[in-house]
Amino acid sequence: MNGSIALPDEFSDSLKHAVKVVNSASFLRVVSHYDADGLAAAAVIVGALSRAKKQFHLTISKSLDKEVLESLAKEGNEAILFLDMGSGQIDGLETLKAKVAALDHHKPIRKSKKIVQVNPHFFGLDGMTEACASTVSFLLAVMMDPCNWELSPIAIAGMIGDRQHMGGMKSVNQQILDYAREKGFIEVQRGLNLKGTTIADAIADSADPYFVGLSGRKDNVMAFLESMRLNPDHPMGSLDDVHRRKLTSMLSLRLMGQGCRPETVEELVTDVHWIPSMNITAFDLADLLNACGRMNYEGLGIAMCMGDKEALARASELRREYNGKILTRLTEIEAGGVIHKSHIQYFEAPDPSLAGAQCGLAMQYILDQSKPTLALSKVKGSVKVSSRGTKYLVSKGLDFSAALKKAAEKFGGIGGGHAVAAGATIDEGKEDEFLAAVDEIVGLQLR
Ligand SMILES: [Mn+2]
Repeated sequence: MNGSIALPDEFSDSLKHAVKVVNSASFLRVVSHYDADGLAAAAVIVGALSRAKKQFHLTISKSLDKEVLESLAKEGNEAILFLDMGSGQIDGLETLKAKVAALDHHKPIRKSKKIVQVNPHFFGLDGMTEACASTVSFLLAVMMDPCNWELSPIAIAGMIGDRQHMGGMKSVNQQILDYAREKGFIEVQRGLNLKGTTIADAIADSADPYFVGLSGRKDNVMAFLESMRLNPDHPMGSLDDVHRRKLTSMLSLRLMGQGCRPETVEELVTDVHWIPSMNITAFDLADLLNACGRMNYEGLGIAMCMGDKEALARASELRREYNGKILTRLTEIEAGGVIHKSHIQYFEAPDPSLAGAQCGLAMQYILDQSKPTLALSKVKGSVKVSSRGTKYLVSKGLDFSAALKKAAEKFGGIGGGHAVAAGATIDEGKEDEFLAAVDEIVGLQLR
């Protein structure tokens, strides 16, 4: 592959099989996930298919459930690509008549003779930290045509969207980043991990990182900056070294003071991946994609990745709106809106589309670091459960995927995902028993 990426043989072989699936049809059905990684993966594949002059029909989905599979079966497609999903629904995929490739990084259930599964887990790689759906989709794209290296910034945004850059890019992701830099598709420099035009806005609008007492509270931010003799209206992009260091150390102290894990504090100053072709950072692009997905404007996210300037401006507005919604609930959680059990903590998230994000941010920045966090949303007679731990808790034995699966199945629901973040759906009314079961399982895991 341009001699630039070294992959385990089996990995390359499965990519070759996926290329065959693509080449077997002139029309491709593509289904991807609605988060930043899924949207970036979809944008990469759309770019590659367009270059290859293939027709396609893309659907972005929140989950790959029975309904989605049934409607796909009815379409009578020749070839289908699943991105950022599929490995957990291998039985369902096998019922489809089409040639199917699943480019996924979620824990696979089993291998399949019928389905091409390109999943890092099969090749000795960690799908949580070393390769995501954007990574795998990008590898397919450059195997189809090395010109697709120009799509590398989108793939890198996807990696960042799935937080695979935490503690530095690793493995295949690192190789992609290195070569993208060499080719000038990405420039890397150190900087503050904040978005926004002025210092005051960057802090007040920041949900990630969430600054307790400052995020969502512009007045407090003004007072905080004035106490440090920093001009609140100073443009973020042109902070000189002295001021950047001053601001960095004050904000780091705050994060430490609110009990964040050291790796979270370290993330405040980070490698900033600049995308010259889009005049934006990869972190920013990931964040915009995330907002597009959560606000049900997936097409806008894809258009933005394809270089549409208007889409980029519209996505920025969406993000402001989305961040406002996230911050409102987070400030409430900060003010005590969380319930503790022995080993877990949980809160209600009225808007299910924001629950996962709020759960992750609350876990990382606001709540008790020793207790994995769940967020519950009521949707039409059922309860959607989101959950987030930390890498530290996972290293101590937390496996939310197993815990939610076991607890949900006990009460007729379904659950699964990653060790650090998983989801479940249960019937309304079963919450208390479900939470008690999760509390018990997590307690045993962390013992
Ligand atoms: Mn993903």
